[in-house]
Amino acid sequence: MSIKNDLILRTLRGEQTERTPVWMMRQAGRYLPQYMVLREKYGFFERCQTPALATEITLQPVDIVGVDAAILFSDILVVPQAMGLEVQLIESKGPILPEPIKNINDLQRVMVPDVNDRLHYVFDAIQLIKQELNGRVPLIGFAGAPWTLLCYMVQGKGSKTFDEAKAFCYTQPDTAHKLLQMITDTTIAYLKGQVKAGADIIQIFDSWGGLLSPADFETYSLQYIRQIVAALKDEVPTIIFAKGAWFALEEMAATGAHGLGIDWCIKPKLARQFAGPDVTLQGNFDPAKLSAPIPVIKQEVKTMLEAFGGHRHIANLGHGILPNIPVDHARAFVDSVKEYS
Ligand code: 1CP
Repeated sequence: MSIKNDLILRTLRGEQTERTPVWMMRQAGRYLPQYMVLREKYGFFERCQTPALATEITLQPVDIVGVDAAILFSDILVVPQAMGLEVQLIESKGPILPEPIKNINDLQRVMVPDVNDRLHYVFDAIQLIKQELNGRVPLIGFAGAPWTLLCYMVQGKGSKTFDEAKAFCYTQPDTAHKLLQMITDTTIAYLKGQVKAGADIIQIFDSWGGLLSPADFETYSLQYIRQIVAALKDEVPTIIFAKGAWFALEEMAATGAHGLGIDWCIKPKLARQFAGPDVTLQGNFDPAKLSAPIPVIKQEVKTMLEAFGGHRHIANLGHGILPNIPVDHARAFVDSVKEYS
């Protein structure tokens, strides 16, 4: 089926478009009252595993805020879950993995699963979402980068520093690399399944890539991301979002990814210098700035669009939208991009 609004696809291919496309990371979530209604009624993984619910949540921001792409409602932690680890989502605390990986013996508790068996519900959801979208906008599928998934699989919960995950890598590097390779192999099969089910674009979230030094980012993150991009890039446009890892933009561009996400801590001009001319940049509005009054949001969007120069740019936030953002502020962000560009 052809896609009516294919702005993002054309921008990722490097084509000049009539305006800058826009979507928001974590756009399907807690700032939407319609999401909160479903959150009251169903558990987190129930929402992920029930295709009709995942579809309804995925479509909400397309209908309510008018973004140029849908992103699958799921979570990066469904992969560790499919590999055999228990993952709980405590509604106010975030994810908890009660039995994290601490040493080589613990690797016996994880496997590279048959994704068609363990993650078929995601593929079912994608098929239903594509049907319901009916070609309105492209659908973004996603997975966590191996390093970011290792962070949760070893630390067992969210963290600002992921010090235990780092200590695991620096004291038991061989075990860390075995685990990273298992995650990579699972992720490649998983993302190929998403593409086969109908995902039009794939984004890799390396939310904690910026916690590593440039050398360690290459060792523990990028070499695995590179394998994933190599396995996918001829089938589907791919975007790498490695938060805080601006120092590796040149190397990330060299993977052949079509797009690179950047956060608000780097100037678009500098990011372009590092990344080179042949990749699309995505970002980089400070998500907290959506709390500002609407006229300020409009002005700052204009400044952002000018800084990116109107070519090979997908407007987005520099990280996920925060739960306390009023819906009309999110809509103002999207509308301003559409107006100014
Ligand atoms: O309703 C709730 O209370 C659960 C909150 C929630 C939601 C809405 C979680 C738990 N996950 C999600 C959905 C989700 N997660 C999406 C949906 C599609 C979208 O609209 O974007 C996506 C893409 C993710 C990806 C994800 N999960 C990331 C990468 C992106 C990022 O924000 O950095 C990470 C790090 C996670 C882990 C996770 N899952 C949930 C939470 C609260 C967290 C973060 C925990 C932490 O701070 O460490």
